[in-house]
Amino acid sequence: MSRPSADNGLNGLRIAPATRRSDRFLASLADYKAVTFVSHVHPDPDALGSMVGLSHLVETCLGLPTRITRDGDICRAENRAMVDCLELELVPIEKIEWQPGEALVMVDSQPKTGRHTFGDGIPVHAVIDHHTTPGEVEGIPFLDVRRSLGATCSLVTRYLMEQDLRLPQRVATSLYYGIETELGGYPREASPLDDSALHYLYPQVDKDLIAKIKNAPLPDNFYEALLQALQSSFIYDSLMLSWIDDLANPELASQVVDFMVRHEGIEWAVCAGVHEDRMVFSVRTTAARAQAGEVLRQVLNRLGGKAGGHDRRAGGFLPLASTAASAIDGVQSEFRRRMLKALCIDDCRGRRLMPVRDMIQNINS
Ligand SMILES: [Mn+2]
Repeated sequence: MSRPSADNGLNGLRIAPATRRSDRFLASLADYKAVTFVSHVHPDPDALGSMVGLSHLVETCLGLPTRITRDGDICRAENRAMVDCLELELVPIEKIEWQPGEALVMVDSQPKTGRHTFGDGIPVHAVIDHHTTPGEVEGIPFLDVRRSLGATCSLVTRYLMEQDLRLPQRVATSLYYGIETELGGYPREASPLDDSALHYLYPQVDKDLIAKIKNAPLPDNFYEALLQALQSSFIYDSLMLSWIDDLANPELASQVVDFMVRHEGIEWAVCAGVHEDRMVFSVRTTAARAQAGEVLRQVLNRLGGKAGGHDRRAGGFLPLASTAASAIDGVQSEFRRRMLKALCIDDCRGRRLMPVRDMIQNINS
């Protein structure tokens, strides 16, 4: 797919332009019959937008059929609204029958990070991602992993810009929302390439649809989770730890922690809760030079779990041998001890965010 060399106007010399990544990506797929996109479990807007954008790129430039998949449920209200409003057609990963001549392209994620449910038997053709926590990518024919980028959607937008493609409004809106959600929070985790992608996409975006997605109605279980988190929160110096007994869905932990990290006295927030036979963790930080993904990965790996993420946001899980209250207490105190150590915070007694006396008084009034 390399372009014809350009005439530089000097002595009739023709110098081939450097191969662009989008050219190399498309060339690597040219011999396939179809392309299927996969991402991490409970795909978020960056994962969804990246698959939508790349699917448009492959279908338009190569004329190949594509499929976009969904690994696990999409639970967060805004993410469900994105799928509904933009009419994204997602095939559940367990329903995919892999065909010969089909390329598997993984976005916003890397193999063997514990964030996929499909088997190891299917070879991955390409990985396009921006996570700072690594997976196993050796031997993968096409790799574009840029840790300095705020969003995978920014990288995909760059590919589309390079190929000079006209974007349908739903493609532009998906990519824009994917980038915007990844850059949420302060300080922003953004590079100039993220901002130039936003700038390029903005005129083509359906702004009313974005507003509708951002303000998606929230279910009862969000408020239940928030109440439990508020009632259980302890502050240890710059860290707030909040526990939710039962998470109606695993994404509630990240939804709640986005709010908890806004507390004026802290720089780190962790929200965790039990979902099925796992304890699910979500971390946010506002601290300078923090490496949330790496910190959580190290803490949870030592306890037999998995985690990944970025400098300011991370998520992970621990398998639970038992969900009895005493077993969960044990896991909570072990995690607390290790997390405080990782952040160099004295294992002091924390202070409750909400004094118990006040909570009881509120119920009785
Ligand atoms: Mn991402």
